[in-house]
Amino acid sequence: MSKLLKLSFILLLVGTMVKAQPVPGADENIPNLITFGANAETSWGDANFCQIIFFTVPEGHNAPIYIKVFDPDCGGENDELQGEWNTQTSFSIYGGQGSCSSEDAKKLNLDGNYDEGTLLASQTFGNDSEHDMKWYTFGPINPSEGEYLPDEGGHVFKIIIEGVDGDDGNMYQLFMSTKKDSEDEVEGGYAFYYKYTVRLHDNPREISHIYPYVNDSSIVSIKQTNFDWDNDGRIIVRSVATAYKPMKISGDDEWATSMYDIKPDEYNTSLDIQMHKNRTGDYRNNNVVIYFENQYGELLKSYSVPIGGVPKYKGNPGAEEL
Ligand SMILES: [Ca+2]
Ligand SMILES: [Ca+2]
Ligand SMILES: [Ca+2]
Ligand SMILES: [Ca+2]
Repeated sequence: MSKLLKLSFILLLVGTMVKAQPVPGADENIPNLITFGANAETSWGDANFCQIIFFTVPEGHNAPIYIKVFDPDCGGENDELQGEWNTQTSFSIYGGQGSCSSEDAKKLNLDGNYDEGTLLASQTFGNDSEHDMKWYTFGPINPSEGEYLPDEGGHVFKIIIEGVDGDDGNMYQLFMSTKKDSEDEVEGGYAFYYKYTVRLHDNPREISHIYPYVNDSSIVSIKQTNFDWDNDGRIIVRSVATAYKPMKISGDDEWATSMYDIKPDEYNTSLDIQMHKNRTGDYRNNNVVIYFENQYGELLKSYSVPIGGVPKYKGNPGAEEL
């Protein structure tokens, strides 16, 4: 990125990311992240039983932060039972050199040194009723323990969630907070990820969203990949330049990919990837995986709050298929 672009990117982040730290984010309208135990069937919707989420603390914020997990246990409410509860899930926080800039951490999970960096804290949860439907708090963490990445505008932390044992689905949410005992956002902080494994809504009228950011004018096309969509509804692209473009969805326990050509107006904007439920079907407990790559095979970052706000289509809706 040029210096000017970098600066405008950081200003956009600071200007728009006031409510940026719940994951999933409010604009995403996704009920929960989900990670299954390592012995689960992939047909239940998790391809590799690992999730990686990044949090950035903006430069200038020097007070300690806390990383919070809602419902870290796998049992009781808010989790997916298979047989008996027997799942162990680890939540690990990494900082320091290489933790977030490592190429392996930006690839599909569990290859190579995806856990590079300094392990700052880790906790494993099972069927623990004391953590059911409650927040667990990591910290205090000094922002300087994150990896300093000027392109991100501050220090970045990596959270790795792994289903180490068992076969149930652990659903949870994450939050970066300034306070131990409440959820109070770090002003200008934000969360991003390269791949998302999530639980969709049961309500067929809900629409969920993911906001990959087109950061580079050399990107001519993106490839979306999704797993175990169970043919539930539609995935469409909406953006400043596109009113409606459907993407291919997968069936049970299978992968699907499709391409989308990037238009010049979409550089330095977020895409709105909309996930519409099947309006007439009854698709419950649908867990899915989704990610996006540019034409070089590099994963695109998606932000839990879209950079620049939710993109609004600027053309005449009649001019494109709607
Ligand atoms: Ca089980
Ligand atoms: Ca629970
Ligand atoms: Ca849980
Ligand atoms: Ca599924």
